Amino acid sequence: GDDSKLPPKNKKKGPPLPNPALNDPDGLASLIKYHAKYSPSFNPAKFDPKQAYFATAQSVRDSLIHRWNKTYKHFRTTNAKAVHYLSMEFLQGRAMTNAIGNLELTNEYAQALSKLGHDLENVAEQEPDAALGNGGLGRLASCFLDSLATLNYPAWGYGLRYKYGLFHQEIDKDGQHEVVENWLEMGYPWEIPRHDICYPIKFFGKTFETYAGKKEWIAGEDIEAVAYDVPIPGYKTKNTICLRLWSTKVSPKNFDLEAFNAGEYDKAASLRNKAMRICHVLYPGDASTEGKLLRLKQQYTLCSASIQDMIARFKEWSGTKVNWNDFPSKVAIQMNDTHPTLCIPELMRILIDVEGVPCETAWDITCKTVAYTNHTVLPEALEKWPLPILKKLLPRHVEIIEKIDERFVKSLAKKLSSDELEQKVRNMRILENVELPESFKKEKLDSSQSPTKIAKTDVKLPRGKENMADLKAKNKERDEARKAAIDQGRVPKPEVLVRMANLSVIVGHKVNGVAAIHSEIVKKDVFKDFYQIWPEKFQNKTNGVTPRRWMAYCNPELSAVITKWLGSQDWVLHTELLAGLRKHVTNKDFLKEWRLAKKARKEKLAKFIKERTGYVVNSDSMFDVQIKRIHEYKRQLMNIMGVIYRYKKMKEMDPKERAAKYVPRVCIFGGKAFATYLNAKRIVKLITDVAAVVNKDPEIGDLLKVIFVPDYNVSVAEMLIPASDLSQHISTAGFEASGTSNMKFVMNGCVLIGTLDGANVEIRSDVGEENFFLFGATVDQIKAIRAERSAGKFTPWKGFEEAKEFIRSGALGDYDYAPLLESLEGDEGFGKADYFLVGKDFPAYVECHEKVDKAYRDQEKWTKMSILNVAGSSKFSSDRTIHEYAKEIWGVRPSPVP
Ligand code: B1N
Repeated sequence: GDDSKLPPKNKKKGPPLPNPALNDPDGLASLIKYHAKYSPSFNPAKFDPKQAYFATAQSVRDSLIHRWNKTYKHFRTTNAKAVHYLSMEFLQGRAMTNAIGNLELTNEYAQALSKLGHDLENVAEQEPDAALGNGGLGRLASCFLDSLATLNYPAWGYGLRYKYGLFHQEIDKDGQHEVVENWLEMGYPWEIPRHDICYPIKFFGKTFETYAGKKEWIAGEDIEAVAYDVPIPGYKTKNTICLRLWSTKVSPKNFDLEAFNAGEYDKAASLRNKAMRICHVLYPGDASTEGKLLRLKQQYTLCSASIQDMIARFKEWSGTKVNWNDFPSKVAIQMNDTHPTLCIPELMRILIDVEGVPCETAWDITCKTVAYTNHTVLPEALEKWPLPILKKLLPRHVEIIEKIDERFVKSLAKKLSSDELEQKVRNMRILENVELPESFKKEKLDSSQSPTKIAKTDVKLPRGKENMADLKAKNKERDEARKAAIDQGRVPKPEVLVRMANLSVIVGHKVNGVAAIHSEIVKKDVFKDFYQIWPEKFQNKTNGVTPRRWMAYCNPELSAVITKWLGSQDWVLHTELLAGLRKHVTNKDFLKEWRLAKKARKEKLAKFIKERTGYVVNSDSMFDVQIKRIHEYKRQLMNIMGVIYRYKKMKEMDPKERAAKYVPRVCIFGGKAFATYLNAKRIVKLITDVAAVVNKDPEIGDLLKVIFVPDYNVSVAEMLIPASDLSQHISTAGFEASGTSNMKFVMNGCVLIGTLDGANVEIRSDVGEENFFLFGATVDQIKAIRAERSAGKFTPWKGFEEAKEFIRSGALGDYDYAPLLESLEGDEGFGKADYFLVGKDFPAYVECHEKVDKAYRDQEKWTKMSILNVAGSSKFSSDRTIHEYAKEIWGVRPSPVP
């Protein structure tokens, strides 16, 4: 050990007592020293940045636990209704800067660490990201927790504690490689293992009737879920809420001691391994049956443990008289997409079979308690589970789901007119590919005499009446032919599927989309039939992001300028104050300070890029950034083809012309491709290949650089977003439900180029059309464009063909891009025919980038655009989103700790 690095000794007083009330720099320094010395898991002889991080984290943790205990004592005393946010993903990122900031101790900790010979920023960078999520959906859950705590709502987050989070991405000459991300390797100081909070989780087995709808489920496998609590501190409040992550373990009674004593160690450990496997990795591939079972086990573990926890608390907090009808006035459950849908049959099962609540009451309670957020309209992402698999794993739950399905089918007969009934029942019921029940057919006859009126939206028919009749006859004929083929065994019987989204819509009391345009698509398209019978269920809740992490902490430079010109820091809690920046937009000093703040972040990023990629970029260039999961609908391919086109044009020009037309740009990409998504991986490879060619071209120099930042995650986003001038949100219209990085960029004074998709639509209208670079086909145009293509009527622009030709030519090396290019070609076919309309939007995209170049040349004008983006960003704070959920869906009210 290097003794000179040891924290200064405290000779007279002996070890200082850890007192979380000591908030001055000296007190904090002594706390950190205490933990460096007395907390286990690292060598006390050293005090390097890593250890300084662990010791500092331990000291912050003390304060968090203190507040967290006070918060739940308070919640318990007031026993107010609480929301329970269930999510298979929480993308927390790093915790330290956020925790210290929310405790308002940033300066104190910086001084304390400096007394100990360390730099807070450097120490904070030692923390690995907690990456228990894939992308936007998981990060949204984390932003929501920050807002829930900050706004003093009684709330819990529930998730799984995956041993390995999202994979670490390595980039080499062959493209992306996935490496496990062992975020727990050094221990995670922000969690509190709760061995006292542990629930049994059952799988498989059989059910037995006891009496009147009540069943006993004897499981074939049982494990235990144990809680790990992560305190979530609010900003400028004592309220500190809890993210409860479940880990799985074998129940002690299942350890095969007999086998162990007989020396059969593998056999003895097999149940233990089986149990542990459930929490091993985030979202394992689900192509195989085994994979499906594992994913289902994960989902069920989250649901069962969380529901048992809520019920235990409800009973405990109810005291001696438990009135189950009060449950929905104490508990709100929000399902983050359909992944936690099993909480519906689990709540019903426990109420009916364990607590003896009558079926109808249990149904009523469940409906009033759960609500569902939809995050995607991509058909492949709408979860459907094969009934046999689900039945095998959760026999009792399937019985309940079948009951709900049956009950729903019956209710439809009363709601719909007879001629549309059959098709609608098929579309809307939970089970797909099952025969309509006999009882239903009778109901259908009854109801055809007196159909109840339905919502007006249904009456508009696309064709004439005669054509409709024609079409119906044809459909009927086709259905009969199909049935005969199946009956005769010529065609395999289609697998019965459980549609989780339908279950969620049927039971949930509210269904919401995540941006205005998306919620419209949800109503008019994805769940159209449901919207007709239950228009009141459907809502919009435009996403938001926390201004603490995504402005105050990741961009202290710009935040300081904002605070100075607004005269206070209140904007961090009240983002509507940001509009006050508008009145300074003509002030030269303000513009200068703004530019300097942006420049400071760009220099930091340039350094970071050098470290991570080896490439040198000039921080005076425009930084043009696209960071998100790699997906064909997000069109990173269009972006890199635009870069290729630009490069080709530059090469055709003489230096003078080149410099007159283009401003120096650094085109930055980041994002992970799902391990088995080949086209996404090809896109990553393409970007790095283009980078290799362009970046070493001396003729081009600083005019164009291409960077792929490896291993994109929350921390990398915190580095990139504040340093961006332009960011790209260029999905095919109608595909990106919302997007949330678009909001983060706007809040950091970055101008957007994008399509009318997701939250872009609302961002554009709030920051002003003139401060947003818009291009591309709109949702309404897309159907017609596809039809045109299939009819062979589309001739791509020659610039698009040139870019394709460049990729094909071998100029980028010998990698086989044919399969990727094929996706852009042909008139019809799955994965072909340019489904995401890259070719269609390309000319408009290129032209729009030319406008960007022109605008960037006028730095004063650009700075104004940047400021007006921040000034118009107030709506995109997750505080606004959470207030809306609280009021319009959950029925919860703020309850600040006194
Ligand atoms: O959810 C985000 C949105 O901002 C994005 O537009 C949307 O793409 C994203 C299956 C998903 N939708 N669906 C998922 C994640 C994991 C999984 O296993 C689907 N993620 C989104 C927040 O609303």
